[in-house]
Amino acid sequence: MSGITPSQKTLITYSAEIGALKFGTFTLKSGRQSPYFFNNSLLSSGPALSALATALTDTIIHAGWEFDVLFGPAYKGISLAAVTVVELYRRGVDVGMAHDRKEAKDHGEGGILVGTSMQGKRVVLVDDVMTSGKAIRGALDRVREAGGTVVGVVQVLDRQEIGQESQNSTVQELETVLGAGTVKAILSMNDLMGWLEQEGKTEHLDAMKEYRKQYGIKL
Ligand code: OMP
Repeated sequence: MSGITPSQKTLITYSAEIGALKFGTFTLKSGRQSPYFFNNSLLSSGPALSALATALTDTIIHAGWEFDVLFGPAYKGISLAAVTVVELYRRGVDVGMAHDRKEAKDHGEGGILVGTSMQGKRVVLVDDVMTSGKAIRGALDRVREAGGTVVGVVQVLDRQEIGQESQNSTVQELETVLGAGTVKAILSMNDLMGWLEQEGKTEHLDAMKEYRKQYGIKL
């Protein structure tokens, strides 16, 4: 379980230090009661965003997706898409960036979408955390409505939970729709548990194991 890489360890340790990764009792958007919560928006410093951009870009390049636009759903996906598109460009991958708004704008340029057009384009979606997949499904709809085709999804954290439509994992449910190998993350619940194990934080580890029995995927 403790096979985390040095960069994953640095990211998890930093997240715990600044309170982006918390242990306790949290009610999630899906209504699930979780013993931990990952608040990606607190990873907002230059070094933290740079580390996220590097890891997200590594994942995208390793996945080998051919695409035209990186889409970050509002709000948390927006900064992730912006920093990642810059890092991709530094590595020779020139793609556009787009995001949506939570509220449609009825003046100026108007509409719900900002940035590069997704009409007829291959799109990779980037977001913060995946639990039941509801947020990601909403973002997939946005891309489709804009005429784009999603060829990959990359997240900061895959909580490795069951989806909202079956006892299969959220990743499996999404890959049934999008194709095999289309959903990736830079951190997983398993990585967080590996870190807890390394750090000897057994009290939190026990709570995580209990939670995984109820909502986690079978590993
Ligand atoms: P699902 O829509 O159930 O996949 O939940 C994902 C969303 O929940 C994310 O986009 C976050 O806004 C939020 N979330 C976190 O930010 N961190 C967590 O650890 C858990 C959640 C969550 O509510 O499930």
